[in-house]
Amino acid sequence: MNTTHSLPSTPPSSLFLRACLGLEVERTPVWLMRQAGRYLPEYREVRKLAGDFLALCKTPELAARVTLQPIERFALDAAILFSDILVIPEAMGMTLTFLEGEGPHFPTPLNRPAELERLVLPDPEVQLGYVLRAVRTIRQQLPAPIPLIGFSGSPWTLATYMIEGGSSKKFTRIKTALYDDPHFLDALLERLAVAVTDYLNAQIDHGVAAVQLFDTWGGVLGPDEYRHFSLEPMARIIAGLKRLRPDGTRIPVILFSKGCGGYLETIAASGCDVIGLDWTTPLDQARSRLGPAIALQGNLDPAVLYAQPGRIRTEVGRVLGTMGGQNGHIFNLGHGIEPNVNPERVAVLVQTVHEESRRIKLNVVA
Ligand code: 1CP
Repeated sequence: MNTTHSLPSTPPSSLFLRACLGLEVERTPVWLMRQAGRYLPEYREVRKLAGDFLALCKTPELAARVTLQPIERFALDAAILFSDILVIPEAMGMTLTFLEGEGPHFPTPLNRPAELERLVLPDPEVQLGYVLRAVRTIRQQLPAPIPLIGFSGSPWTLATYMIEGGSSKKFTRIKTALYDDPHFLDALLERLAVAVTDYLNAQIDHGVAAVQLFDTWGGVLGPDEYRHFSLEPMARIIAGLKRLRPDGTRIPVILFSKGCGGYLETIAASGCDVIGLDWTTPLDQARSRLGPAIALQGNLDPAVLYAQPGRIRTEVGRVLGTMGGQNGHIFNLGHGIEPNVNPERVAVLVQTVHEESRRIKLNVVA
């Protein structure tokens, strides 16, 4: 798909992987960010069993079980590893807690260059061995035709949590560092880029079929800062990934920078195969700016899932309509499913993607 790489010698049969590479598909594949999680009662049960969220991530059998739950319920075309982006900073030596109802918390955030010494470069097989065991367990239990997506946070997004100490609205501490002490931030981002490259390569070694970089907070940066502090570390990661297995199988890379519709041309130069879009950039606009050489993923507003089934069908049809049956599209939300969504509405979404995209494809061919 990406022009800098040769075409796969073994074209995949999975619709999801085919769409990532821009190959012909008979309907649009669909998976959903945060498809495993609190909106599913069966997830809440397993989480209770685990005790807390981090324990769930660190128990491969339970992480595998919740990864498979949305696949058992809905006709999704890919599974995503159940874990969290913040396991990397924890593996680097930072204490991480998830406070009930308050999200992630680092009680001792980073604030000085000297503190970088505190961060170890993790050996994924050691400090993150539980994630790799989860990948293997999922791969054994997942129906063979369904690909497993691995993931990591982007260095910039991970750094926001490490420096702010948790979720942030204003990003005061990291932006102060960005303007007053850019060398500190560069050094941190470089360390994270190496850690993420090793981590994703280990996930690939253990059986994931594609990887996604979650750059949830790229959109808080201006264009020059986005390019330097968010995109460049991601491009270095992408350049270091094992993207071709010895048997010729390609491992597509999806890059999702939320709030970055203004930066699509920059993102396309990162070397990724697929760009994830939030709901503020219409897919057809992205397509005409980028051309056909890169696949697109998205981009239904997750809040549509609060609406009645009829409205969900209309909105799904609108998103599919903007692509007009072209190849190189993976249906997804523009961000993760919210915890208070009714799972029956998710079923409506998935079923509509199947029916409507097949119908559009047939009309295009006819
Ligand atoms: O209470 C609970 O059960 C924990 C809620 C929860 C869940 C289900 C958290 C805490 N993380 C997750 C799983 C998770 N996180 C997945 C699983 C796979 C799937 O998609 O099904 C993934 C891919 C993530 C990635 C993640 N974690 C991101 C990037 C994507 C995004 O949503 O923007 C971010 C920013 C995080 C940090 C994080 N972890 C958990 C929460 C509530 C947050 C967000 C905090 C914030 O908004 O700042």
